[in-house]
Amino acid sequence: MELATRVADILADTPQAGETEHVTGLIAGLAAAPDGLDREQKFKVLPGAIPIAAREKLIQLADDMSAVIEQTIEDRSRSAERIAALRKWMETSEIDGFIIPRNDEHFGEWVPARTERLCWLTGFGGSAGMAIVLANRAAIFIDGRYTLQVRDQVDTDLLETRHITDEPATDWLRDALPAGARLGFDPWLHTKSGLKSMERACRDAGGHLVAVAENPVDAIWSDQPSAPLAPVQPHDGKYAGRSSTDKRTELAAKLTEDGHAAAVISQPDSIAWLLNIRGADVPRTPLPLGFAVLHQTGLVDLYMDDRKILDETRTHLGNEVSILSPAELAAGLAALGGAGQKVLVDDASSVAWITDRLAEGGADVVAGSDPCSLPRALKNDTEMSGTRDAHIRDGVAMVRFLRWLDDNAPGGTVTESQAAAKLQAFRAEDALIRDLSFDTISGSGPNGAIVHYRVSPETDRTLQQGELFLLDSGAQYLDGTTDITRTMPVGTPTDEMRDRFTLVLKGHIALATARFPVGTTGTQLDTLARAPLWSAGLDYDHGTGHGVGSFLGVHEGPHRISKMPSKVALRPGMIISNEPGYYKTDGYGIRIENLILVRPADVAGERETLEFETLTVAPIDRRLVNVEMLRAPERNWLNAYHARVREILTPRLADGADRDWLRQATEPV
Ligand SMILES: [Mn+2]
Repeated sequence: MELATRVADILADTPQAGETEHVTGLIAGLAAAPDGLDREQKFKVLPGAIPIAAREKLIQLADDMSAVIEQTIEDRSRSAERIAALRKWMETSEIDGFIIPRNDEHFGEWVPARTERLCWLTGFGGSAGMAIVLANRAAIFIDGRYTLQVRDQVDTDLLETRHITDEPATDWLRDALPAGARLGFDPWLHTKSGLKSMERACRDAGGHLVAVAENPVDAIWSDQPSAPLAPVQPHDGKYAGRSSTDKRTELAAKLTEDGHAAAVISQPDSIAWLLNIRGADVPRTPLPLGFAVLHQTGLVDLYMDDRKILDETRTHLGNEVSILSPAELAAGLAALGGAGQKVLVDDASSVAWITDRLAEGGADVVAGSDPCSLPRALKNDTEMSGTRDAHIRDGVAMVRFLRWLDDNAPGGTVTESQAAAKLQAFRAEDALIRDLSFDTISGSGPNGAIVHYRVSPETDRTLQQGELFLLDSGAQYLDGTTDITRTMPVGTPTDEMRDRFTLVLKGHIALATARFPVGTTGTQLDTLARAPLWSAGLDYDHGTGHGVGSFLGVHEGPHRISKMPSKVALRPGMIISNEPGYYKTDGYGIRIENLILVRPADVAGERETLEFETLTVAPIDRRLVNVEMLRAPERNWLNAYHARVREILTPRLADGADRDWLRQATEPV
């Protein structure tokens, strides 16, 4: 039965019987939005006057649809049929190939069901990647995290699998694209700079890169989900700490100073920060999907489906923010160019479609960086105290979990997925939690060595004696975002495990206690976390730290601590992770992750100096520490950290057994 018919049936005897079309649209949008931890929040967009019984039925309808959406996207048995349909479309449209990136038009880490085009077409469910389908050949390009996963998920008879940096798409195109061929791309899904190398490769092959007016995957995807319609809510001043007016005034002054008439904001986390609003359109990050234009006057045009904007949010946005339909974006961008004005776009997140509309309108497009990115990273006093509180409550959940783990894991009855669920249950008791901040990495034994491991029914295993258990997890609380990794032994660890763990701990402490002059970047500090491993001939293949938002993205720029060059200096108020690790393939994984906050250091010297405050409050497993390898200051740091953890958390633990467990877990070494 059609959705509209079902909704009409449910609403038939209610005062909302005349609103079938509106409610049908809402149910389709809610079915296509993820579930957070609080179901009441998700369904706030439904008209409040709908009688309870009808409301329950509508929610059930959305839930049933969600399950179907998930199944159809991940239905790998249909890749051949879907790719064949795409080829047929290409033939009719006189296009010889098409590029399918994983990203959507906002370039975020998460995409809603509607834009899971790569997964729907190929079966590949990773968070980054791209496919190119030609008439007779097709390939999927993935990074090192996904070389194993891609073979499980993708039919390699249909798609060649290639490493995205070692065997780039441009090389493949030079070889595979026939002379004279027209390779199509969707201008909503690529940046101008991203297209340049593709254009060159097509030219080298004697072909052309051409923009298509309609995405062919959307054209053949007959049951493509709606755009998500999760409620857009005000982010209360008691958590945001600064009014939107204040933020807009500051940014508007900067635009004026730089001679920019306006800036186009494509990143939903920037829009959320600027307007003090939060949504839930994608999993694990409270983003309201949409676009915005910030004018040098401080006024904002917000292009967002107004069905998801709650009345209270409308009031909160006030009359300096105009809510416009996404369909009006083209006209809005064209109008900006009217007087040949300078318009700032972020070259890393603004799609070609936007740049083209601006240029067509006559604007002088300036490629720069998102003006919200740096101010968003510099947390104000309210955000800093909020995140401290959130970390304390998160620490309480961690201690309750770790004690439960100690009680149960040695018996051989705990699986990776059960451990993740147990920790989630402890966290979910907090009134301010809205979601996890990412899918929990719960890896025992050899699974711990897979850096981006996600437990699934096929890989789930029981924690066993003599193994290590790595748990990387976090939550989205209204007052802050958390991200913590702890590594625990089950039974007795080997000397090698303790040796490696202690090397990782030494690196962690070196970064936690670092002092550095103003102007220092994360790249310069990265070595501190690796040096103890390096001296033992070891290393880890991931960054040391990523920026973290305030009830926003758990991965947030512009700063980071990594081997990759970064020009962004660390500044007071930035939150970043400190997460060195060590991974023994097929053996075990170790990572120790705390979040740290940059602050001024009180040090008598000549240069203005910065240091870190550790935000995370949870014990680091003493059973894995080889005390003989620690220098006195390292040992002092660990003991002082544990004394602080004990002092802060003990009064917040209701159960005496948890307090006893914490006392022994924080004994000095
Ligand atoms: Mn992290």
